[in-house]
Amino acid sequence: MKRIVVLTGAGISAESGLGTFRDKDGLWTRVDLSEVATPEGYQADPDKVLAFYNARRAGCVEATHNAAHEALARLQREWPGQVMLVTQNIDDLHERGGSKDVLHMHGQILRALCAACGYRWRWQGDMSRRDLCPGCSSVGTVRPDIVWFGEMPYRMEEIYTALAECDLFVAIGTSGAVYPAAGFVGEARASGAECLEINLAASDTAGMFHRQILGPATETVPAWVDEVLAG
Ligand code: BJW
Repeated sequence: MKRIVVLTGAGISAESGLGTFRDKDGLWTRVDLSEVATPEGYQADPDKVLAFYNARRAGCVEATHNAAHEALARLQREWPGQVMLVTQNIDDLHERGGSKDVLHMHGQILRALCAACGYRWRWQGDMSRRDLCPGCSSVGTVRPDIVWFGEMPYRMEEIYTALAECDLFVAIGTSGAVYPAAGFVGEARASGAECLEINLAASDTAGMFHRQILGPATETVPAWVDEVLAG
């Protein structure tokens, strides 16, 4: 087995203290996603959206990566074939856990995007409507570099190519509720890949996987990586 595609979701960062979206007490049970995670919500009330992500950014900076992030970094270093690590997470805990090439399909909280010219750059600290775009000098157009509902996730061609060519697809800590990521297991399976789900509980797309490992990511992911590297 040579080529592995790993997709991660909020569950891998849950034990780092970053909340999930759809679990009991998840973010979307407390906040109306149409107000904070859509371009329309941002247009209607940019200050509210920027404040929401300023708080999320601060939470992310305070969080620490966990054993599951570290285990995937080890897999990337030690597996003799290819490992593509795709995350839906906007935090940087994979990088802090030691991963080098992380494909952030839903963007990154530590980056900014100019809504006027599309320029993207690294961002730390709070964001406000007084901030200036270094690309086009517009003021009031800076937003978090995050893919909201109705927007196209990043690097989709690259991901679909990898899914068509992989031997093993692994989804970790994601509910399978949000497309296009929820459709990746179908793509990989149709191309003949073995499909494994690692989750606290069976996801919405559980029936599409050949195998499941259930339990907290900090235990299940390191154990699975040990198993894969042992051959
Ligand atoms: C543990 C654990 C532990 C807990 N250990 N596990 C109708 C049908 C089909 C599609 C659509 C439709 N209507 C609209 C759409 C498209 C839409 C969509 O999918 N909507 C659904 C709600 C139906 N998708 C989009 O709009 C996407 N773009 C798109 O499709 O572009 C094409 C297009 C463009 C233009 C026009 C037309 C088409 C964009 C999606 C963007 C998602 N953005 C968010 C917010 C990002 C910023 C932010 O963080 O605020 O991304 S939403 C949110 O959900 C976030 C996540 O990345 C994403 C996925 O969530 P995730 O990671 O799965 O988390 P949870 O909470 O759902 O699950 C956690 C899991 O962890 C659970 O399973 C737990 O069991 C587990 N867990 N603790 C292991 N310790």
